[in-house]
Amino acid sequence: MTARRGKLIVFEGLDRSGKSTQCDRLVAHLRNRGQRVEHLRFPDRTTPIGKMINSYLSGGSQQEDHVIHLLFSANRWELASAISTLINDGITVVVDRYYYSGCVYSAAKGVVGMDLEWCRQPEVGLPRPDVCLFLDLSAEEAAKRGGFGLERYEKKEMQDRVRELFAELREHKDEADDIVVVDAGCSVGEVEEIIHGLVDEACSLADRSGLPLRSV
Ligand code: FDM
Ligand code: MG
Repeated sequence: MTARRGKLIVFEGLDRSGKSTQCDRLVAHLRNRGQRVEHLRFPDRTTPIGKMINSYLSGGSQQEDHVIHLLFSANRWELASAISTLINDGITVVVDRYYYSGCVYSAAKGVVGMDLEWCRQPEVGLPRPDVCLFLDLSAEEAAKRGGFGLERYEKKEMQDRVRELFAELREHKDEADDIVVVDAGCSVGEVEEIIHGLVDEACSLADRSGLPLRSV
């Protein structure tokens, strides 16, 4: 029997939709089952590019809109080959935000010419997720969970536009098969149960197909 490759599982959603909680829980669940799992998040604020992004998000520096968009993308590209290696070595990678956030947050700024399609181009070629779990919550509900933080983008109008664009991206011809919407309004435990089912399904589909990791 040939060894199974790892899977690439992505969590997306608005701020406070429960992504980080659910990521932690899924990682623990899969490890309990004896799987080897790596947990990543984007932006990865620890690299030199990630430090520039962190400074921008926290208001410590300014960046031209195209430039910050490309820095977010470069922050994924600097880890792309490491992700592929992990997956080929049989290690599952669970990621808190990925290029979907990259597309919608930049496009939500409304800069002329920076539409979803433009924003998606630098991401083409990245490792493609086996499944993207979109935790769906309205901006109002998200705000009830403790209000927005102080970082750039953590504002009601921006979050509303981001949610609309996530919906648009889900209709994209190359995305429709990968993104699954999860109602994030239920309890943490209920959402977790739903996620376990969806992840099992996506993983067995990948195993049955026997296909290698694909590219965006
Ligand atoms: N964000 C995140 C982007 O604008 N582009 C990206 O490519 C990524 C990955 O950064 F407002 C935004 C989304 C969010 C902010 O994310 C920081 P976290 O998850 O709150 O750290
Ligand atoms: Mg945040």
